[in-house]
Amino acid sequence: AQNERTFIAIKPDGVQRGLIAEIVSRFERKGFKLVAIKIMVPSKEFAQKHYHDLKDRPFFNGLCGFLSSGPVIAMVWEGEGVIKYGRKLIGATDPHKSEPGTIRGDLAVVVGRNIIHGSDGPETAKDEKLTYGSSHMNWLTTGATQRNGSM
Ligand code: YYY
Ligand code: MG
Repeated sequence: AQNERTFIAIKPDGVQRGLIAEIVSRFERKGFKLVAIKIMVPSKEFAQKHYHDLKDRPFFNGLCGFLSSGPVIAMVWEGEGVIKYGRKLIGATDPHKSEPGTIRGDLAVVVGRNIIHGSDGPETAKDEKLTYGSSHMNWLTTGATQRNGSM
């Protein structure tokens, strides 16, 4: 569907390295539409909620500490096939394995600092939009400012 939506976040390393415009630009140039964006610093609890599926992995604590270490750019992107194709633009989880031409392939080196998050399916896309949408700040949308996860 043309109004398919996914949740994308630029992680603290991507923000800190000055890669916001580069990353946003790749999604824009592809033809996807930015429908909501905000900047926020996730708390440790928020990060644990975001990555709850990984709670038994050895890197879970470090991962959550990292996500909550600074500002992230939370975004909702829209377009035909955007969930799956967004993952394609992002590239494989481990930047050693991401293809050149992908965001991680071009801009990152190690898995613990892979600069961007993208929902991996319709369920997580919906979940994550709601989780981030309901945190303290409002989304800025291309239409009007909306409250609390109404995107
Ligand atoms: O969806 P994606 O970000 O590509 O990977 P996930 O398997 O969902 O893992 C989330 C996050 O965890 C990943 O972006 C980096 C981190 N991580 C890690 O630090 N070490 C691993 N071996 C696997 C994942
Ligand atoms: Mg994932």
